[in-house]
Amino acid sequence: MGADMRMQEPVSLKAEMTGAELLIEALKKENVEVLFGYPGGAVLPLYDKLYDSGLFHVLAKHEQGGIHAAEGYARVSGKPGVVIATSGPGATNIVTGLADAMIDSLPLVVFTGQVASTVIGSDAFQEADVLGITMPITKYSYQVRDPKDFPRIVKEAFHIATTGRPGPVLIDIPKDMNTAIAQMEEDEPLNLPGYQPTYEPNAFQVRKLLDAIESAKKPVILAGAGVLHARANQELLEFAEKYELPVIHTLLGLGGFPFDHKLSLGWAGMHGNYTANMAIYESDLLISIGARFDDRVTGNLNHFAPNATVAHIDIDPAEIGKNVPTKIPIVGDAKAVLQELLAQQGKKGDYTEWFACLRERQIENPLWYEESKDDLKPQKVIEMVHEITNGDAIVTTDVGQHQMWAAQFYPFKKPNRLVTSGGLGTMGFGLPAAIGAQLAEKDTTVVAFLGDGGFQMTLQELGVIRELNLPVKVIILNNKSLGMVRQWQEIFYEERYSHSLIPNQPNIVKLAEAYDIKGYEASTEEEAAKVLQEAFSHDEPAVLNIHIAPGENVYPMVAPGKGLHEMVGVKP
Ligand SMILES: Cc1ncc(C[n+]2csc(CCOP(=O)(O)OP(=O)(O)O)c2C)c(N)n1
Repeated sequence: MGADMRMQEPVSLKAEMTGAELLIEALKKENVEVLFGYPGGAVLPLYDKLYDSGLFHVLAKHEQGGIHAAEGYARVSGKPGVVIATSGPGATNIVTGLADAMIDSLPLVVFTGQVASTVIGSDAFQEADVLGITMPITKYSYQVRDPKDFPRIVKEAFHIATTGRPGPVLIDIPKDMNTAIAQMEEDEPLNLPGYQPTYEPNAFQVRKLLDAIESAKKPVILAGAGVLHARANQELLEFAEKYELPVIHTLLGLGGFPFDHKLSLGWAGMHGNYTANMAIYESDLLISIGARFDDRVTGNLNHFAPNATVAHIDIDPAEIGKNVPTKIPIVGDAKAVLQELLAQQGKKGDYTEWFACLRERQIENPLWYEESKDDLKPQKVIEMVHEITNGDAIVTTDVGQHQMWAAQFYPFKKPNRLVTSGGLGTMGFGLPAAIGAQLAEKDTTVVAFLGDGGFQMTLQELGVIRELNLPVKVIILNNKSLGMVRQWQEIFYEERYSHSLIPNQPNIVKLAEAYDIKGYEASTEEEAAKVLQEAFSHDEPAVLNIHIAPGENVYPMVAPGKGLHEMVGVKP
């Protein structure tokens, strides 16, 4: 990779420093490896100090690209993604990324420029009330009012972003705060009495769950992204094996449990698999770990796990009982809770009949697609990529049909290999997220599965891939339509394809070549095999435009308003 992260210089302390200098020192103290940003008037004093700071800064092509790259970096590395945007339009361009990170609990520390404090409220050039705009989509936000506060604010921001339920923290910096002089002060310990996330669970509630496990006949674990955030996959494995509990994932939780383990049932939800959805529907004990019962997972709540005692383990107490009535609430960090579950004595129940039923469904009703001699099936392409990469790649996706197919047909052995926009469903996410993912793990193969629609929302970030020489393989599953919209129009709107078919496409190979990236094209299985082989044989970036069967739909499916047991398109 061309862009090695430069060694950071030792922190030097002067008695008096400018606000921007204090900020740079604070970032170094947090061991920031990379910043994703875009300059402009209000952040020029900060960029001036960045110039010879030794910090590694990635210049995005659009602020949205920068913040999605930071999300990809955060998802894979577990460290906070750091973003800088200028005031006004720079800041408003990151709003989607903030909302995305908030709903998917990704740790970000985001700096926005602001007009000088003397003109705030005067509709000054490039002024926007960024705190007002972003308050509901940030975990916390600050506006710097005194340059001496920089060290404290940065320290708190990194702490808040990464602890408890992770999320984005925004720091708005009026321009004059960068140049104002402040006295360097003693490093104060963190003092946030109002922010004390609960990590350790209540032992009594844990006991109740162990008792419920002993008496259950049809237990299941629903493992969400909280398991990944807490780096608790090992504990989950031990717990599931100790009590012989089947494990189902949410989309964002994929990789928290090895897909090929005998206790793994795959993922549940709108396009999850039949066995997983029916297991939830029929279960008598549902143990949710770090999942928030999103409607894409639950389907119609009136039919969700109707016979189950629900145990909900979550670090965010606001999640418990929010969507699903909960009998056994356990507030705590997934790792700490699983450790306590493993520490206490417990007995497993007799689940023989339950497993017999689950096994039969796994054999009778697996994920499937109809193979075709004439058409190139997207599922087949994903399986080919899985094989070529030995299932070890980091996969980023955009949003739409290809996202669901990737999650269905690229199973994961390890955590934090899937980088996808789950909660917000943000088109334009996948390509920039791949940049951050590759920077987080420079020796791992990164594949970005995109639709032709989403690719065109942030394709300018190909420029960053080229400049940093990141060997990302961009695979466009091109159905010449906004496929997921087309699918819904086919099924729910009597095939009235209002503004979802895109027969006129840009020449994607030429687009790639314009960025000096090798482009490939394939329309048949043989061609796909050949171009994939070629693209994965070198360490350069590549863009593959794969023409897939345009009418292919994602199945099985829980239609909106239906229960998980009412899936259609299950393998007959
Ligand atoms: C920013 C944004 N705008 C609109 C949507 C609504 N939407 C969801 S999926 C989809 C179609 C995506 O098409 P494409 O990128 O070609 O992927 P495909 O579904 O064909 O795989 C649309 C428009 C969205 N999720 N995000």
